[in-house]
Amino acid sequence: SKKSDPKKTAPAPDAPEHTRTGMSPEILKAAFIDNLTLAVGRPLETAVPEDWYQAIALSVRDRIMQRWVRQFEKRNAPDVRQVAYLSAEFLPGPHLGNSLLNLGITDNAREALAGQDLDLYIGLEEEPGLGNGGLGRLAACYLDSLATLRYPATGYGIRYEFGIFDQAIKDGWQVETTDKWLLPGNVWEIKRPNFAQVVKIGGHTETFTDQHGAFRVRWIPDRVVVGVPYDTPIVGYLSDSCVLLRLWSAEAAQSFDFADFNRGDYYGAVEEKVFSENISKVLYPNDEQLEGKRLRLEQQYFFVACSIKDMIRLCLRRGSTLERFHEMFCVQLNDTHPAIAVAELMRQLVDKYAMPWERAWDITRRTFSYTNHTLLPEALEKWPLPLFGSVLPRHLEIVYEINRRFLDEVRTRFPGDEDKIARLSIIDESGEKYVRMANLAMVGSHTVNGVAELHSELVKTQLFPDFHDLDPKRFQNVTNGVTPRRFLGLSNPGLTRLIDGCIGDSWLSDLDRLRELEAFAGDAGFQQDWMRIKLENKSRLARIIRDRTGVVVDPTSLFDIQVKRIHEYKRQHLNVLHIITLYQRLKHDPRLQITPRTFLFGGKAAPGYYMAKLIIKLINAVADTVNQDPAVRDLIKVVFLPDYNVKHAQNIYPAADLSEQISTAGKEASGTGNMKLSLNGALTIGTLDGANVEIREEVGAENFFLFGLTCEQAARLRADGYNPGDYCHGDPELRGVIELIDSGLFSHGDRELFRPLTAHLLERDDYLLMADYRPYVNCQQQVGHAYRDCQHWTRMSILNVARMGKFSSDRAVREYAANIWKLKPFTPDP
Ligand code: B1N
Repeated sequence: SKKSDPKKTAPAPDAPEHTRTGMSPEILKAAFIDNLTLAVGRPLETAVPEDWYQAIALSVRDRIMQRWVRQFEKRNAPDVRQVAYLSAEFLPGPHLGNSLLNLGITDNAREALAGQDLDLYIGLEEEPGLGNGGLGRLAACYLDSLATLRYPATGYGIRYEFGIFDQAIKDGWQVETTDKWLLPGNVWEIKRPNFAQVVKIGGHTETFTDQHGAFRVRWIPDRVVVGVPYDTPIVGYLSDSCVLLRLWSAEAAQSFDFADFNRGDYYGAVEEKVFSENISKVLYPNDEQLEGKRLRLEQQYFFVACSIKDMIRLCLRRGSTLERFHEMFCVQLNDTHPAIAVAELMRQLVDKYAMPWERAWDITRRTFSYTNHTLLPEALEKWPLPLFGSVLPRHLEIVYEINRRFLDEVRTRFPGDEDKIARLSIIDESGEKYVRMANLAMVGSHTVNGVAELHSELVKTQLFPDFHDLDPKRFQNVTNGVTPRRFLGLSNPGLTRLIDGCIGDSWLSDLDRLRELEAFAGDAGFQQDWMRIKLENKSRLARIIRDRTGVVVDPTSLFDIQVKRIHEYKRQHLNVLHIITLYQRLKHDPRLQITPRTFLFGGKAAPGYYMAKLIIKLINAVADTVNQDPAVRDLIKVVFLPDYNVKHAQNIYPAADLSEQISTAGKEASGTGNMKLSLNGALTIGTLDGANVEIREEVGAENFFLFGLTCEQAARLRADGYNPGDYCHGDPELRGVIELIDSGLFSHGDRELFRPLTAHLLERDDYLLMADYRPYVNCQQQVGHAYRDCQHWTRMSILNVARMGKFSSDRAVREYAANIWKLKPFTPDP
């Protein structure tokens, strides 16, 4: 295919191909064998697939490194401003397949391997699961786009030794095991001990007068740890540009002259080492009660302190003064997890570099911008004040000073409004005292943005109305986007080739060009090809489902897919209520004709989130009952695919007919799975929540299955006194479904197992399932009906893809660069 033509990235045809880094099949072949021998240390004859994977990956890394090194001068030119994307999570997915695609050498690598199975090798890679879900994956998509669009950028984060846990299903329940992604080694990263940073923790502060007679503060810690960076360069798509993912790993301070080391307490020193290394040991799951988790606060501070110091180092090395820090770096805070950076930069400038407070504050405010990713009150970070003060004594003083000055300003604008002051304050003093990280991020940033139009409105009106009163200009929206390279080019090669053949191959870096497909939406031949590819993708997934779960599904049935973290607000259990509804109908009327469907679920529940785990059990219980029951005549199959992650997602998206985006309106900030599924030709059944609103706007209301309460209606319903029991009692079919669950049919006669779930739905129903049930089930009926009209469905599917241009992460990154970061891309080499 043209896309993989190496001429696009390789030197001019007449230039001799570099023997170490050339891209032709011949040179690639030599490189593979070279690395197999010299780096992996295996003779060809005895090499196993793992060895080949390593050799290929190293050869690819060589080629990325060369781009990285070539770009070095440009990156470090004195007038280049770069973005630092600070994120506690990055979820890049396996690197090899994507890097081959981005370098444009997939076909050449296949040719170089002459008959060996490249896909087998690609499939061997352990993915770095250094994130929970959407937020971490978004960070990875943005790195892909930053590299592709040639922006100078670094992603800073934590090199967790254990990423998100691996999920197995035992007896229908989720079982967690540790993710040992580093066990086979990681060829993509390079350790940089020479750029290590020392980080202080705990202790107390002291004041002193410096040699100029100025009043200063110093922080005497009771512990220090060393942060060692591991660098993974990320190459752009068919571009000579790279960005860096720099992840910090905690190590013990070797030569730090703390008491134990001097006393010759060898075992004490080893204990200290173990203690230090704990900091980057494990990723915390979201939806977990994090309040009071000292280690989590230490993690946040650890990676932020290392990253800020790294930027200061780079700034000074480039011959600049810290007066110009904000001209060299703009720092994006990916939610509040890195918000302590605001206080840390102040500490560095004021305490270490003796800058006057006002000057330092001006630089700090010009440096940071903050993205909010959630409105859920339980997800808004706040740290108990005593804990905060004991981990970060100096930062607490700085936060107080930031707050004092900020609230003085507020008082002059809103004299006498002490309630407003209390709401705006960085310190929550309504009961037990807390540091509110969102308020710190707000006060310390020049811009705050939400991640979808609706969400950004709610950030203004619901979350930060007082900040909005104060300074409405600070609020922006940047609707999320996803990289079409990984989520279409790499995961759906069949569709990619079809689109290439139809509109050429430039759309992967210019996604708006997909619109040219609209002209083919009604073309019978094109529709045939489109359906054939979808069927192939579904057959492939059906094989994976059979191999991984033993369940046999029919590839011609409607693949109805909900894959995402398990959470009550995402309402996987609403989906289950629909499945049971169909089941009940079939039991009542054995001859009923319905559209055959395969319901597929995937997703992890936070280990401490009981309801979410019970939802997983319910899905599996319903699957067991339904899949076995001959009365269902294979019309319904229910599958829970364990251990949903980026790699599995890449197999699932291309096979989806229907995308379930059914969160309670106002709860899902954006969603990004919704975009990836639609980009692969799935139609959406969804509420007016998050980015669904914009997806529907783009693809057209007639190509989207809308149901349910709007966010305003949901708010009104709650305000008027919501009684979920009324809905249940007024709808015999719904009542039947709830009774069926309570009857023990899905739990071997145990009538209590799912009671916490059903009782919650009847008594509280925080996420309004009872209110949305009937509209949802009716909408699903329209879906089933529409699917029977194959041509019309295919037309809608094509139009969905054709109109997804907006949701490319390239568009999102350009918006950040233009409106928030004021960043220019590198000019290409001549
Ligand atoms: O961020 C995604 C959005 O598309 C999703 O709608 C949103 O739910 C997700 C605490 C989070 N918000 N907040 C988190 C992650 C980890 C953690 O420890 C909160 N994730 C989101 C990208 O914008």
